[in-house]
Amino acid sequence: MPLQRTLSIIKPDAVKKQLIGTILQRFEQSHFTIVAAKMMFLSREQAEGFYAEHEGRDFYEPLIEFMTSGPIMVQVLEGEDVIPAYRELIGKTDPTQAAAGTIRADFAESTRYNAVHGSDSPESAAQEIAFFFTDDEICPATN
Ligand code: RTP
Ligand code: MG
Repeated sequence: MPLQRTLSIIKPDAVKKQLIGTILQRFEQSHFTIVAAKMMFLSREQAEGFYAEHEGRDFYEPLIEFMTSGPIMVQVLEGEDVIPAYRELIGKTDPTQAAAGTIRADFAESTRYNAVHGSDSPESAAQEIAFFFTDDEICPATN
């Protein structure tokens, strides 16, 4: 199994509900190592840049509004096969379709207000990590 890094976001809905600790605990219980983390308030330009792949879709504008509606917490997580393992842990985009026990099944309100984001491929992980973090902000895992 390859050691991977993924970009994780705890979105404004989950931050507002004071779920940061609960969600980070699930990552650690899944043996993902937090190698970088910070609180941020995304500007419109940053949100548009991050979600550029969705420009033109009907949910794009409300998504930008949502992601700039309050602070987020971004992290880099490291672990064996962490990119697919993280997607499995959070569940499907629509929480009504998300498997029981997943983060979205437990904490998402809707397909839009769905608590978390995780990179969906090694290519997007590399791009998304570089979007938020410089190399010297990422601490090598010690375990
Ligand atoms: P994410 O990128 O945030 O990890 O989520 P995802 O891959 O599961 O979903 P994606 O299709 O990439 O959509 C990005 C985010 O846009 C919002 N969305 N709203 N129909 C809607 O109202 C709708 N569809 C998507 C969600 O916040 C979704 O996570
Ligand atoms: Mg996505």
